[in-house]
Amino acid sequence: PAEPLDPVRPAESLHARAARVLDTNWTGTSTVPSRSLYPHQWSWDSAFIAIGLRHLSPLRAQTELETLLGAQWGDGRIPHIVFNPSVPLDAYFPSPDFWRSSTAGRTAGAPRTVQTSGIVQPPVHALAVWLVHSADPGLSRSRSFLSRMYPRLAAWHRYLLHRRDLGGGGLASVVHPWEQGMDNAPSWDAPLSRVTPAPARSFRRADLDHGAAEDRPTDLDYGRYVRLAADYRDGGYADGGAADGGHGAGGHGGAGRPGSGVGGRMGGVGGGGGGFAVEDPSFNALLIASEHALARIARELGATGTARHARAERLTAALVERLWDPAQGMFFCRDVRTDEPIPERGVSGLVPLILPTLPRETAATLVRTLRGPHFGLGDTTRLVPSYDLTGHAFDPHRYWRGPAWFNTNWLVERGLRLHGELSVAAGLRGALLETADTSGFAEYVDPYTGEACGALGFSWTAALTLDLLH
Ligand code: 9YW
Repeated sequence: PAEPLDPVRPAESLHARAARVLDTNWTGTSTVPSRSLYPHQWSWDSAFIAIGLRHLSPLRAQTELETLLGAQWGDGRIPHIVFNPSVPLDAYFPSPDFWRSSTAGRTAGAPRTVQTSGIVQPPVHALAVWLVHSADPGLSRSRSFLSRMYPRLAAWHRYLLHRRDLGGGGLASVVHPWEQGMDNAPSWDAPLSRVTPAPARSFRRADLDHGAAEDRPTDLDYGRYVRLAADYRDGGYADGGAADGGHGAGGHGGAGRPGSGVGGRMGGVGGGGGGFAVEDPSFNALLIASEHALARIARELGATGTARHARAERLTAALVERLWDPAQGMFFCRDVRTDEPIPERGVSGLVPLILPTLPRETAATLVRTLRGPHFGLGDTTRLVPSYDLTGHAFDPHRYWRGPAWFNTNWLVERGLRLHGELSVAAGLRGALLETADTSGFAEYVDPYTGEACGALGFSWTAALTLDLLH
């Protein structure tokens, strides 16, 4: 009702409705992904949200990222959730009393004044900071936005590239499916099967108060998510990467996790047991894209940025070397525990299309895979599904096991344009705008019908709609 009328657009245009979603979800310092389902601040959501918000209010977009980066830990990690203290504890699970960041995360440098989770999410932040700066460089300079963000982003990348290099091949590993952002993707099934689930009665799923059970991860998935997160917490959120003494050996800078770690259930390669450590193509591609963005930021601040661009190129080579499967024409996750690829076709394996220095043949092959029977783009689907249409685990409604999501589609659209696939990109852009509109800015949609699933009025859907409109 308080919506001011925009004279150049008809009332309730797509633009106006997207803006209204973001206004409704704005708390004053950040934006919740969804008022009902996700009432706190989420890390990669905020990056995507800021990318859209910059077209409405560059100041709000800067504030969104400043709030998130203000909750960074001393070891450089950016937590996947920053909790809003005014939201009741039982509104979302796992809540602050589960993560206990300010006590369990003390050695890893968790902030004292704000409660956060202890895991991370994909590093889209430097890319977002750069795009937000570019929307209004004058405002950005007057607020020293880049010079305040740069050291935090540099520490974040350092954390991922050192403490999280659990496979020893230069790429970052995720130690929990929530870290990669595609919670119940079939790629996690094999590595998760080694994790003993926490008993169902030991926690209460608040998500089922708001979402249909058949659209959400299962109870068994949740039991395993809880076990992995609790073990990581009980180990003081220490990692097994080089900076923690290398390969699960504990050692300096860690949280004093002795020897091979608590029950060896989490991260480090040398930790033994059934822990979860995976190199994921999308997570690493976003890190590389962000490293290129960080090079541009460094340049804007007076440095050359050359070393960062060179590092991004080396990382691109490592990504191709470790995760590219030429026979299948896409990237696969790598299970660091078994040192084997995980042969599930997920949208994560297409996201590296956003990389500017991907070999030309690799990019062309990815586009063919995107348009082929497994993803069907422009043929059986108009949006990229999250998982192989022909796969054994495909389910058009269950979260990351088939539905199309707006953030991954936005990334693919960008990648298509970057590699000169303009007409495929234009078709995808048109389908995204139409589906955002007809689905009420849904969290995700049935990839065949566009039918809304999950929450409506979802922030990154609205934000990326705004970005595509500009
Ligand atoms: C959860 C907030 C988050 C996203 C993730 C998505 C979901 C949280 O929601 O995870 O409780 O399951 O999978 O990517 O950041 O939108």
